[in-house]
Amino acid sequence: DVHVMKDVTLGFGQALDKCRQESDLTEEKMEEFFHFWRDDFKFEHRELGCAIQCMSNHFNLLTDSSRMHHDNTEQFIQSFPNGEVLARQMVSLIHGCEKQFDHEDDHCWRILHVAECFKQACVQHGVAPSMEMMMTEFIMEAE
Ligand code: BOM
Repeated sequence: DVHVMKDVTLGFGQALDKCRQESDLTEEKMEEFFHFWRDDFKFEHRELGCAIQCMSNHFNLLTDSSRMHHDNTEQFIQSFPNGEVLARQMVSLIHGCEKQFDHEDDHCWRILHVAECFKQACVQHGVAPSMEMMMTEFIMEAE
């Protein structure tokens, strides 16, 4: 549900700082990773796709062809509290999105499109966390 997605996003977002430099994702293009869930967030910077690729690699979530590694991704999600309620659903939503953009050869652009598609799918399935929820938790974790 939405709380699990919040936790997974914040966990995944831990790799952002490590990936900023190699992907050229400046704070102007994305301040914090949880902004991903803002209603008005724009998926327009290729650098964000590169950063998500780097972050996914950090957690060993991609195959050699930079597609989602299904088993590792399922285990990653299951490592969060109640993760098992969302793991299979998330993997299947991401995979559905991958199939839509498989023709895109540029990994950074393809992953950016997959990420946007994944967010839309989460909104449609009612598992997208609210921005208020994300910010509250983010501030609590920083304190
Ligand atoms: O084909 C490459 C697949 C790349 C997956 C991109 C999925 C979108 C990730 C952005 C949001 C992340 C929130 C939680 C992490 C899930 C693993």
